[in-house]
Amino acid sequence: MLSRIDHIGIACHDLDATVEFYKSTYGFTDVHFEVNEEQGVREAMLKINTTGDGGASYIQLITPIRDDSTVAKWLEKNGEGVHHIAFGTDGGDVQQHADAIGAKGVRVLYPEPRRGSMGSRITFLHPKDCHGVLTELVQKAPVAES
Ligand code: CMX
Ligand code: CO
Repeated sequence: MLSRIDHIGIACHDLDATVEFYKSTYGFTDVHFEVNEEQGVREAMLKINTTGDGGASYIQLITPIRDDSTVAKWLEKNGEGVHHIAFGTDGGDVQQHADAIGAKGVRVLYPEPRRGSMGSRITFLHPKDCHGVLTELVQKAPVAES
């Protein structure tokens, strides 16, 4: 089942400055940085809390690494802010969730899960089918990196 808020994705212009804001303002800890070439972003994960399903909830800060990345287009149009939310599976297969949700008439953006943060498998649901919210589904790596 979908059992946690895995992360909230926030698009920003200056990743390091935004990480610093979250650390110094709230006392959160940055646990992971990576570049996801396929998604066209550099990202930082700040861990907020662990969850009862053995996972955790994060703030995911993302900034585009290419002008043609989907996040660059979004930032241009909207400015900085909340870009997507992500629900995590309790270990269950993300594609099974995507198939079940797709069968309800929600457009799933990828035919197969792609690589997400920290070795996770991810897919996305179209925001126009989710009341305006770009929604990500996450199956974390079997052994989480943090
Ligand atoms: N939240 C809510 N609505 C959004 C949105 C978002 N993040 N992004 C786009 N939309 C809306 C737009 O406002 C637009 O609505 P209107 O037609 O009413 O103006 C509509 O969706 C189409 O938007 P667009 O600007 O033309 O963008 P595209 O259709 O080219 O792309 C989407 C939209 C969702 C298909 C694309 O952003 C996508 O494939 N997203 C999934 C991948 C992703 O976001 N990766 C970055 C994060 C990586 C990670 O989390 O690890
Ligand atoms: Co995300």
